[in-house]
Amino acid sequence: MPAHTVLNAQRVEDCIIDQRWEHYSAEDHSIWRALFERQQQTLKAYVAQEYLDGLEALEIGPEGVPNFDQMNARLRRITGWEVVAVPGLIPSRPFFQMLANRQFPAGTFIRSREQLDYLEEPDIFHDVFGHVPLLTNPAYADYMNEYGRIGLDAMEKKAVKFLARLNWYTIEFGLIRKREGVRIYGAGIVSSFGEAKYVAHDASAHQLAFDLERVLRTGYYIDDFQSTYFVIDRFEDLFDLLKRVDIIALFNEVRTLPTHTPFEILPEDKVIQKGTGSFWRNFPATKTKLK
Ligand code: HBI
Ligand code: FE
Repeated sequence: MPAHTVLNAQRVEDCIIDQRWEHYSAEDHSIWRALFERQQQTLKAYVAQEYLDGLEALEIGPEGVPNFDQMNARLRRITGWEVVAVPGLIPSRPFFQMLANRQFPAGTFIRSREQLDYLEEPDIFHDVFGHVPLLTNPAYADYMNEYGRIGLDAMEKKAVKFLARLNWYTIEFGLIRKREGVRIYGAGIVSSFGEAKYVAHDASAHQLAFDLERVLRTGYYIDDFQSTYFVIDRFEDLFDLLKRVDIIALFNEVRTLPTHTPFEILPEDKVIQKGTGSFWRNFPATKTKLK
């Protein structure tokens, strides 16, 4: 079990802690700086402009670990969201409830220098550098809020597995198509040194036009770069889609259908980029469990 998980808290108020910004050490701030400056090099030409606008609007910069109180004073004014400090991964119920309340739970710890390239659970760099800037975009902020509401409903219907796939292929690893080309917006790519370069420069992965049912039926592996990314055209599409479909009915329909691996391309897929597969073709058959 990851070191920072709050095991049994079922209420939002039991998950919230103080950020205690004044307790970050010089080394913590220096690790933030190293992560920020390294990532910015890769991202500047490949990340969605809305993300860069968010960084700027919230004044999230290389100086050091952001202070949630200062960041929230800006964020609340822009979309009514606020970042709330939690020890790390929290149970799904309070997690979804917080998103439904326009509260984003962010871990307060920062990874060690040895973990610069990858760590198992979300630290403050993944949560704040990865997720928070796009919460300044009204359409994306509405989507995250609706995602939280649906999550609470999905828990009642034992359908969190499908919602986790939607989370994975949009909030964590989503791409968006712009006039100048496909751009990154998923926090898992934005905050990952390796995966941002892989998406920007490696032709291994498939890029498919986002389709809700296809995403709900597509499993994923948590411990490697993606072999398929789904591409939206507008952030508004995500929110509009959730409002337009009866997603619980869709969960029930998808439940009866076979799960696709992320390696395949289906006849009905709208292919934006057919991946070469060179990165993932030799994945061992005994990879970790398909989610
Ligand atoms: N807790 N802090 C935190 N951050 C997450 O992204 C998160 C979580 N708990 C549950 C969870 N994500 C997933 O179970 C849902 O996205 C499905
Ligand atoms: Fe995340």
